[in-house]
Order: sequence, then structure tokens, then C-alpha cells
Amino acid sequence: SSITQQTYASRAARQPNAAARQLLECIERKQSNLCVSVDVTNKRDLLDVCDAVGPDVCLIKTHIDIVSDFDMDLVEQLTALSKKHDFLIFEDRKFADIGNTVSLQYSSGVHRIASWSHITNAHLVPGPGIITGLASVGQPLGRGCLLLAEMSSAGALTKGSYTQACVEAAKNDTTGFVCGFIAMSRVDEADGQPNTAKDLVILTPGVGLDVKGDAMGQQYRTPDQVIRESGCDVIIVGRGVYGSLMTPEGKQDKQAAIAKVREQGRRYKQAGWNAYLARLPG
Ligand code: 5BU
Repeated sequence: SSITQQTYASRAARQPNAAARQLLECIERKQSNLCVSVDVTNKRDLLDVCDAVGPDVCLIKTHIDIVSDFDMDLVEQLTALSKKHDFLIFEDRKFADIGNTVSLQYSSGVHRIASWSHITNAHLVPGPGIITGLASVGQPLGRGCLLLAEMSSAGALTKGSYTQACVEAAKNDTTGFVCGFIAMSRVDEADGQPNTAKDLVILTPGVGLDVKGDAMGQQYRTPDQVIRESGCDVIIVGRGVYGSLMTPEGKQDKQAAIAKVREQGRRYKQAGWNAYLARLPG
């Protein structure tokens, strides 16, 4: 049957990739298909948001290169929070170079992403060598990689035969490292046929309940549109959850802002889970 008819638990049981299996198990355990994208530029805010929404998420998404005061202590504290609250970590690095270069970017540099991020992602623009390069680092560590099959922004070139090439690359991947996609729809079943070959998880950004987009091309859909109508597996929400922290009032009264962040986290968690329950067969 279609992947959209199956429970997260049954999919976890047959998931070969360790990171994706942990993610599906965590989703089931916490009844949360919510990933919060914490796009803030200092350590304190990043950790405070993670601590606030931690109980309600399966996954925290980072852009570690925007953190001005980054150091390895941040990674240690983030990892401690992931254990305290039971969530995984996804560094949204969007690798896009030749295999040899991405293997170095993934393992080394200031951020040493592979050492702490359970999941990362990559563009297929350079061809399948990017998977070979990243897998050489990530697969021995039990990490997972998502291919960027579709983006949420207006005018994105990730469509048609490019999207289909990403699907084929994931289905044909022999490293075991590719475990799914960033996509806006159930791309692995785009031909209308159930994907019975290989369980692939689909994580979807561009999710908001209150606004339709931003001034720079972002486009928002609701959790119900993403999970029930489009058959994706995880909603990724950034400003919809942490936004109150960025306002002048939020900067003045951080405690009140963090309380609002926690409340939005709960709201998106509930919306995402209701949409999942609504898509399962009666
Ligand atoms: P927002 O605040 O909910 O709009 O943040 C969305 C996040 O997801 C942000 O970190 C983006 O970099 C990320 N994102 C996206 O919005 N759209 C995409 O297609 C991809 C990533 Br891939």
C-alpha cells in the first residue's frame, strides 16, 4: 500500500537507515511529526528555543553557520538537550559540491557536522558522486541524508525531470545513506504507484498557519496540506514557532517570548499529528 497509509511505527520497523529509523521511532513515541527550524544567530537563543520546544518535537533543524558565537560547547549542549528531550538533530547544510569536497566539508572545518548531526541534506546538482562522498563519512556513523528533491520557495528550479532524478538516485542508492527527501509532495509515489521498494521519509519546509509567505520568496502551506493532502511525513516550521523571539517585544521580555515559542510548538505539533491521523485509513 501507499506509504501514506502506513503508521510511522510500522515504517520504523522496516527502515534500514539507522537515523531514519530513530526518527520514525521518535515520531511515534512522542506523537510528533514536528521539526522546528531554529534559525537564530546566537548560542543562547538557539539553546533556549531548543529547550522550550524540545518536549514537542521529533527533530531540531539547524543552520549552524549562522551562529556568530559558535563553538564546540554549543554542540555539546545541543546534544545534551537532544538526549534530555528525546529529539534528533538535522543540520540543513545543503551540500552541493563534488564528492571529495563535501566529504571534507561534512567531516571537518569548524563545525564537524557529521560528528553531531543525525541527518543532513544535499543537492543532486553535482551528480551521484556527492552521495558517495557524504556516505563515506556519514554511513559508518549511522547518519542519514535527504536529497533536495523540491524546494518551498517561489520559482524554485527543483521540478520535473530534476525532481525525478533525485527520486531515482534515492531509490537506487546502494550506500544505505540516503533515507529520504526534502520535498513538497510524495515524490517517491509521483507516478501514482505505491512505493513498496524502499521506505523514504519526506521532510517539508514552508509550513505556517498564520501567513502565506515572506518578502523573499518563501511560500507557506498548512500542516494539513503538507501531511494529509500532500502525503509528506514531517513538517518543518521556523518563524511560525520561534518568531515571537525576533520582535522588539520579544527582545525586551525574553521569558514571555519563550513562553509563546513553547505555545506555538504545541500548536504545530497538534496540527501535524491531527493531519497524520486524518490521512491514515479509518
Ligand atoms: P521558516 O521560518 O519556517 O520560513 O523557515 C524555513 C526553514 O527551512 C529555513 O531554515 C530554510 O532555510 C529551510 N528551507 C526552506 O524554507 N525551504 C526549502 O526548500 C529548504 C529549506 Br530545502
